[in-house]
Amino acid sequence: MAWEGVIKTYFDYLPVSEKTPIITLKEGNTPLVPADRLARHINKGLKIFLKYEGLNPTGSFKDRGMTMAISKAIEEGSCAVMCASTGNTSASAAAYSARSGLKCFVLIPHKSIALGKLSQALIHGADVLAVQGNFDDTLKVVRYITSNYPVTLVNSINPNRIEGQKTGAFEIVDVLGKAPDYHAIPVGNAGNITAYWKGYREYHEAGKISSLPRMIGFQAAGSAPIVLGKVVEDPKTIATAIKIGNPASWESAEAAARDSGGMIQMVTDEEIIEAYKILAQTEGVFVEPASAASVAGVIKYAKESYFDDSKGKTVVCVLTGHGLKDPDRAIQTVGNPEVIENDPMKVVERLGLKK
Ligand code: AN7
Repeated sequence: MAWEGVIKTYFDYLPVSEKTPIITLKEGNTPLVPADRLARHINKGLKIFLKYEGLNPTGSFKDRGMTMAISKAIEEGSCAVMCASTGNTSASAAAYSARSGLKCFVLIPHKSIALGKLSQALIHGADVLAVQGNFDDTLKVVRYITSNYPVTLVNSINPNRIEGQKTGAFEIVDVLGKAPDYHAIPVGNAGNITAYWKGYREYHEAGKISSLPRMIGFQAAGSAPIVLGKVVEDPKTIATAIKIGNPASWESAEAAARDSGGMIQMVTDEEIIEAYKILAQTEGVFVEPASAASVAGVIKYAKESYFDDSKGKTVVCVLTGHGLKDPDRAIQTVGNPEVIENDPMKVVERLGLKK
């Protein structure tokens, strides 16, 4: 049967009714890819799976939440939506708004979002403004405007976003037939870890699973407010998607880690880039840097003996966004191709081929 998107598939678990106009790009149903080479690299006997969310229609997990947020905005009679974004939320909001006919206002931190994401928001016809400030400043502006003007907020503070995003947990369970033992995930504004934990708990309450995963979230070291226990005024990291110093869902992210017996930790940009390369070069999976934070965290904490008693246990790493979102970072990481003369023998010589 054809996949119908997350709202129709998980209708009974979502705050929707027959009256809800469903705006969908058939998001969800993303592959759970086994990562055996990564597991061998880590060498703790773990079974590792990658939830490849970069394969959603706009290239990130945001589409799960956006199908809900936009459908509900229309149901509630809204004419315009607005978000602050490190890029992926704006790409998704712009696409779903275009599809629904809603006006979309996007505020991004000036010079801080990856090229692919910026191109998406623009080509989908959103009204895009680059604010002279960081993401946290931009979100403040959006909160002010959406509280005072007739514009619907579609950041993850909007509970419909969390509802849609929890379907990622349902899909993992539907494929594995159980909950994983560990669920590794990057943490930025902290909506997604909140959403996955909600999804797992709801499946547990519905009797679909008998155990819950430990939620292990990873921030970038230069923007790790939850780990440090204080707002980071000037966050820094090459993982621009998670360059956030004051996450909106801070408390629910801490609750997810605490209540599941997991943790929220941080990984350096160097560790993120190492994981980014391992995924691309040994698994064939291209993600954006922020997404590699989940894998970087698993590699790092494996070295620190976190998984020593976990032989045979299952780890799911959520890979939140596609690598093509940030092509500049890929080229900067590995360099531009060498230029060579238009001559077959020169190419043969350079490649070191023998007959
Ligand atoms: C690829 O688009 O916040 O912890 O404005 O794009 O739920 O915020 C993006 C976040 C991880 C962090 N990976 O998720 C935005 C935005 C990618 C992301 C996160 C984001 P949250």
